[in-house]
Amino acid sequence: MKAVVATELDQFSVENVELDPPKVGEVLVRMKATGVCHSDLSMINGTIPTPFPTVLGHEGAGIVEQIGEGVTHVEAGDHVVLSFVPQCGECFHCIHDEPYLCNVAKVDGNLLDGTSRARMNGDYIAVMSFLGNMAEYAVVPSICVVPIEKDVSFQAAALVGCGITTGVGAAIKTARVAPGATVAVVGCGGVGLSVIQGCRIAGAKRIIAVDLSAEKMEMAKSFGATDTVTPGANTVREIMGMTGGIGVDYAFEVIGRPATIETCVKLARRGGRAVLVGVGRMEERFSVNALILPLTAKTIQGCMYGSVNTKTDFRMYLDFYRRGLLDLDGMVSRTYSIDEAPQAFADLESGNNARGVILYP
Ligand code: COD
Ligand code: ZN
Repeated sequence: MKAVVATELDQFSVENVELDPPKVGEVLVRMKATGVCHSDLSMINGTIPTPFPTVLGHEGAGIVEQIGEGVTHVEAGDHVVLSFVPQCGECFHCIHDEPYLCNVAKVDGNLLDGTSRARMNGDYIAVMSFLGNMAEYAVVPSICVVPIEKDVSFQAAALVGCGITTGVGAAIKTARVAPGATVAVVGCGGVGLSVIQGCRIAGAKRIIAVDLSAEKMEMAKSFGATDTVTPGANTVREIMGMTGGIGVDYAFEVIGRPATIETCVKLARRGGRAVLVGVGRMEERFSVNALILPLTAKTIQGCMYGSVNTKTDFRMYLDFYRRGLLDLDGMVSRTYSIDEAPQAFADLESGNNARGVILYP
């Protein structure tokens, strides 16, 4: 089968990869749609460390082709969305209502038993986040597979696997944005635009979008931003001015850069919150002076996967979509064949897309 593989640092290509059949507790999924997320690029360029080669892909939807022994919650023919975090239901975090932190297995490029089902040129290779679903097929842990109803398109469903769940969840689940709140969203890519949609759904009164790209800010308005600010030396002063010198209730950082994290900490009002969604490089640091947090009672909060419970939330987001609360169709700027993956990544890097999605026949 064809798969998009990060072959070495800064290199990726469409390769021929073979898959072993699913083992106990695993599922073979025929992919129908895979979203191209900035985190895929972060694997290629080393921001998120990975062994090479790695089959990319962590946002997608498809059809169950075959189930391994012991799998009972899905069967062949079911439509499913993949989760890049397994949810075991039994570990400390799962039983304490934090399933997005499930620590059933190490993220080391293998499946839950510490081995891979993907082979290239005869050697087993890694897969991204237990999935590696930027490929025609994927063998994945059954606890990463969530069945959905068959009435939604695969390209809409795919986005629920990462961008929508991370972004909308950051607003409504992690931060629990209150009705009437004022928010800033710094970074309006696929995930940031989803944060904007989440803030709109939560009833935020003012949503200030900040992005280097004018096109992205136009998109931000179409998804619910009420104001846009071009980032520069005066971003903080400008937004302070817009909020009567108070700052915002919630400032979301959706890029993963120290400078924009520091901006978000400054933008949060006294008693407000900076919510960090973007992941930077391990060696990078951001700085906050030692005086400011206690005296202003600000909170810096990390957001992992939009605080998702995949078993309930994937279907909740698709329900929001059916009811017209959540725009998934507008999020897909362009679709590609798997052979066009290099173009999809070029468009991601140049900021052309809200989301690019690879479709399979
Ligand atoms: N100021 C303002 N905007 C900027 C700046 C800047 N200095 N630099 C970049 N931007 C804008 C770009 O113009 C672009 O619009 C946007 O930031 C980034 O968008 P995308 O489409 O490239 O990225 P996304 O939205 O797909 O992903 C962003 C994340 C921050 C979520 C991602 O990179 C990340 O950190 N992922 C790991 C965190 C995580 O939980 N991920 C869940 C799986 S992705
Ligand atoms: Zn992602």
